[in-house]
Amino acid sequence: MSEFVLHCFGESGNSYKAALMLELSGCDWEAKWVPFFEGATRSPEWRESVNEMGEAPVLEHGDLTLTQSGVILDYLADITGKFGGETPAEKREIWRWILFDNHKFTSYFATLRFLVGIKKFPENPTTEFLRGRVVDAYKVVEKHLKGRDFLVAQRPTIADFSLAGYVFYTEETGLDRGALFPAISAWADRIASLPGWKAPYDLMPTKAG
Ligand SMILES: N[C@@H](CCC(=O)N[C@@H](CS)C(=O)NCC(=O)O)C(=O)O
Repeated sequence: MSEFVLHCFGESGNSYKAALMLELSGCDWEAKWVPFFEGATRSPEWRESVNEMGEAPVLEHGDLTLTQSGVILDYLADITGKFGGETPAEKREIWRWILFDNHKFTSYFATLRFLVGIKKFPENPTTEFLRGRVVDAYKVVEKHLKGRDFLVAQRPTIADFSLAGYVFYTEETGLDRGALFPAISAWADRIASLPGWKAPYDLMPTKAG
């Protein structure tokens, strides 16, 4: 068995944040597929034995089981010595962006993508509302990234991997990111150019394999 086991599934951008960190840090890791669309994370057994919060990702490392991608990223940065903050101020700044990501940048986009891009729901007041919230959150990140290569430092950190969780998925969400958010698109390209980078479906399994 590998040193790290990541419970994940290919469609999960939250899982991708951890998978990308494991891969770019050169960790010995393996993916354990979570049958999310079959309802696995809602079953009492899964919640009892894997994650009481009913979410992927989950990281196993020896006797330790961790959930919440931000905590997983922070843990991996600590034990690998890679992609973390080098000063207390940088560490705080990393957490500031991870919290913004979890509350707004990822969560509104992931919900919009789930409804429109995966479930193919027709437009309705909820999708319109979510798209508005996505645009607001993306504007914040777009402004911050203008004139910078990465979010926190002159190098990539786990803050970048957190916000990058969903930017490589290509399902249609009714947002032309390239046109609306060129700084975010350029930043995504920089992340995709990092040595060892892989796209979500090349790192994590789906039902199809
Ligand atoms: N804040 C959590 C979010 C995790 C999350 O929402 N994961 C999704 C899959 S991408 C999930 O398992 N959702 C199940 C649900 O909301 O019921 C993290 O960053 O790990």
